[in-house]
Amino acid sequence: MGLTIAQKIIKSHLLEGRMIPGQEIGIRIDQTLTQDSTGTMVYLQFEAMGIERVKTRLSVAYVDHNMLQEGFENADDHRYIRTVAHKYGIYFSRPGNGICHQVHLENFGVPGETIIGSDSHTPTAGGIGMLAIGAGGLDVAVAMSGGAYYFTMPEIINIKLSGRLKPYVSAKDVILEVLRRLTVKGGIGKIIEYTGEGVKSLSVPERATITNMGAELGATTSIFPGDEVTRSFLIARKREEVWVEIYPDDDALYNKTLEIDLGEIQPLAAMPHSPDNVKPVTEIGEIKIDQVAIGSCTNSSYQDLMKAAKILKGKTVHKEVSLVISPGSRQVLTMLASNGALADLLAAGARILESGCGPCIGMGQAPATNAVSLRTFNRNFKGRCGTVSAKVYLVSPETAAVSAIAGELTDPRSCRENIKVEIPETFPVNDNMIIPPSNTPGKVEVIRGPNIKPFPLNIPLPRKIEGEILIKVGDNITTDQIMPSNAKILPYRSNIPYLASYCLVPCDKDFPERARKSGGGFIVGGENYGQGSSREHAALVPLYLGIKGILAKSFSRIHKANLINSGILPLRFINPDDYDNIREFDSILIDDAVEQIMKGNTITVKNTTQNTMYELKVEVSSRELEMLIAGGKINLIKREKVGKQ
Ligand code: MIC
Ligand code: SF4
Repeated sequence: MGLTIAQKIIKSHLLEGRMIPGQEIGIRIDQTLTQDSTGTMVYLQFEAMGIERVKTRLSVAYVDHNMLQEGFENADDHRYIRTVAHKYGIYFSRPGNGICHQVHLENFGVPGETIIGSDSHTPTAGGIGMLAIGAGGLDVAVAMSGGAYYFTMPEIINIKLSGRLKPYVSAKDVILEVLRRLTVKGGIGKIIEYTGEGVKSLSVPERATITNMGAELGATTSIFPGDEVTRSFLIARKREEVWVEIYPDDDALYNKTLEIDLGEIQPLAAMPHSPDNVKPVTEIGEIKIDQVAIGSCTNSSYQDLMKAAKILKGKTVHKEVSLVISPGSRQVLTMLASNGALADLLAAGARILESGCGPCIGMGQAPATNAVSLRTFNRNFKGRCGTVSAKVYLVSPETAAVSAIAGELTDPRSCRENIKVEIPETFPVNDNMIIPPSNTPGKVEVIRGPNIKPFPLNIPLPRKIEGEILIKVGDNITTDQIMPSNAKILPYRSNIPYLASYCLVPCDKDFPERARKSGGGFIVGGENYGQGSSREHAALVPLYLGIKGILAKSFSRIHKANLINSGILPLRFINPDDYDNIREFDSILIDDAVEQIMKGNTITVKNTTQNTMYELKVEVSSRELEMLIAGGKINLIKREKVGKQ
């Protein structure tokens, strides 16, 4: 039987397990990436492992998220990451060089290789034909130390593209269409593979927009072939030597195939407050807008920003709209500066931000009260932009630019400008913002600031676990709700005790206080608990607050792995009625947890308040079970090390 693209890459990197969907596999990781808001924790964990030099072929540390330096905290973290990277064999992309996914695609992406990154949008590199997976920080630290990356072998879904996009319809509309069809849960346990004639008409950055937002589908990753388009992209960046051709075999077997005619797609928008709440722009009706933000790892390529510049040239941004643009990389910004497009954007009234995540992660540019913000980003969860009452619509750069002039959400096809962008044959390659690792690591001093606090460690799983249901929440709870991020809190990503006061506050402002007072307990969640970001803080902070287990209808992939890494039990309701019956503040008791899980991956939970029993699944591999028993991955690694001595 033939293989799909993803299966070919997995097969050539397989270290453990068999490629059967649903079974755990371990693969060799060629590359890793981190960014600064998760990176500090990754490197603290890496240091705790006592390895002298990274074992991956390439590891890169980016600084792109926590760019505002209102106090010493972010700058201290940047310095820590720079020095730790220098010492341990990691390339360091300096602040200002751009968003990790954009810069990685331009400088380091290699078709056919594997990468994991401590950021949920790592699958962006799937646009160049890499098997690119977002993971928790600890998994990235383990990969850097030479360990396998374990995950559940996904089903492979084929999205077969035909036709060509019409003018003013873009790659963003393609992925919004996929989200409309599949929803934020549709990709769980799946890899999305794009094939078909239509693929040829999409450039690598356009493909990367599509694979980037595969994260919003909950997919393990998304991938495009390594073809002639990939080759031209690499030639333009003077990296042709890394190109390899990868296509699915003719008889490759997919678990499901979905067909999309690119020519039929129209401009779409994801309405508040979920990336799958998608409608055609024409059906949404007239909406007055207050802010437009163009950028993020989804839509900040040269092509994207050039299209915006062409639309805005000679026009003025509507007087009641603030237009902010954050170029994805210094390379893109440099190109816009040299060809005059930057001047066109400035003349139109755009506010240019530095190359980084910026408003996407709430690092500034929070909209006004009740404002409507159109963003070319990938997430529009309530409050993520920094203003709880704001309404964020996710759109393409074309829709964003045309609407910025009109002052209301506008179908970009109403614009008459020719916005075809000629892709230059060569791109300016300047890697002076990437610092290679030191040749004399013994001489490098790692500098830690006072805001860097030790990370919490769990205790081995006790026989008897009891506690209160401290909070009961609904479906699709995001890590942005569990561990909010914005300009005020992000500087504390290396200070778990400080972050604890914000845990789950968007759902219930009294949760942290209650958890502290009761000395810990349980959380009840609905479907897809923990969707969104890869931040392991959404597990480490509950661990710090004494959370012992999460009872939910289902879990998102990265968050579940982070819970297990932290030694927190992920318990899945078997009977949906149990979710309905269980109440906040009920007391629950689990006896002989370890024996129960070993017997059959199920656990009986006694509700001592209501005097009822529930059966819940603990869907973990034997390796993960050992982690839970040991009280988390670090404890297990330490125990195994002692065992070897
Ligand atoms: C995000 O887009 O939510 C982030 C910020 O990039 C996160 C990482 C983080 O929380 O630091 C992600 O997507 O993993
Ligand atoms: Fe940065 Fe936003 Fe991309 Fe996350 S989604 S990496 S915050 S640009």
